[in-house]
Amino acid sequence: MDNFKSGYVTLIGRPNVGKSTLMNQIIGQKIAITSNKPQTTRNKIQTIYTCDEGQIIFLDTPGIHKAKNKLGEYMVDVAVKNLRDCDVVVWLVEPTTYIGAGEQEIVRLLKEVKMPVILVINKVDTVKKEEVLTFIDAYRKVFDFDEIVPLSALKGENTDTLVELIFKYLPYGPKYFDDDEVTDQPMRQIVAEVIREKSLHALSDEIPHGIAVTIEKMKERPNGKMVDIEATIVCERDSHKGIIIGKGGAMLKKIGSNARYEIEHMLEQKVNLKLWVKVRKEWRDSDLYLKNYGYVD
Ligand code: GDP
Ligand code: K
Ligand code: MG
Repeated sequence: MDNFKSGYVTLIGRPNVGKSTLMNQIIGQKIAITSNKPQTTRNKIQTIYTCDEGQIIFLDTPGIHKAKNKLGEYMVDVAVKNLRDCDVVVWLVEPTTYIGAGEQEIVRLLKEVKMPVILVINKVDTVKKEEVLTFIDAYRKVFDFDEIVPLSALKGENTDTLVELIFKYLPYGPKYFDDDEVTDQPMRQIVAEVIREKSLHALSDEIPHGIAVTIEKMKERPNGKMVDIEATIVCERDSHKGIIIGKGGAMLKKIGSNARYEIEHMLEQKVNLKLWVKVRKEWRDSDLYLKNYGYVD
């Protein structure tokens, strides 16, 4: 493991530019949610690619663009924060010479970061080969990229070149995640985030930030018609547990049905969701717990 490299790569780019598609292509299976509706990816998703050379932890961000509402602001914040915390930035753009206000905004942010920036011109399967050079030229004029890679995330053309270039810039480091954590961890994390979000929403200010969510089980039934999910809401005090469960279980029921509705939407599948509540007094102080619960800070 002497030459093993590892680190975080932030993927940025407008909604619909192909970030999720690219991650799925690199990982070789469908885990990120892709759709032709913008803003499918609400929360930060970690996708982990592991090979002999090293481990790349991708942070798929919802896209930096002008925020239209609170959720939008939150998404921009996440993207900007990721930008500061990673080893390499990968910026995906559409195959065009048109560099609009949104792109200029990203350029402005990139000028403030110190890590290497790789520009990916995606969807080159939709344009003529000779046009690609004009896109490269246009982007070269606005920023001094460390690398520029034209590719097709959908067709998997040239994505291996991108992986090689990312490794070129990653530091030597440990294997942060096991090989088998790759497949369902991100989806579990999203599901956990949804449940956490619905809990915080339902509980309003009664339990400020003192909860975490773990997914105990997430399994599709053999007939493919239903996903069984078992999750635990972890809180710090017995009194909190009572509030989360509510009178006759009403609060937990509300959280569960709101979460289930959204998860079914995301997975495009029926979901059978079972929720438990546990008290873990020490969870916020324990590094291990924080890691488990998906907190990077
Ligand atoms: P995201 O919002 O940036 O995560 O974008 P998605 O990955 O969800 O992709 C948005 C749409 O663009 C989907 O319909 C994808 O199939 C399509 N798409 C992504 N990459 C490519 C590509 O390389 N070529 C083509 N033709 N379409 C792509
Ligand atoms: K999308
Ligand atoms: Mg996406």
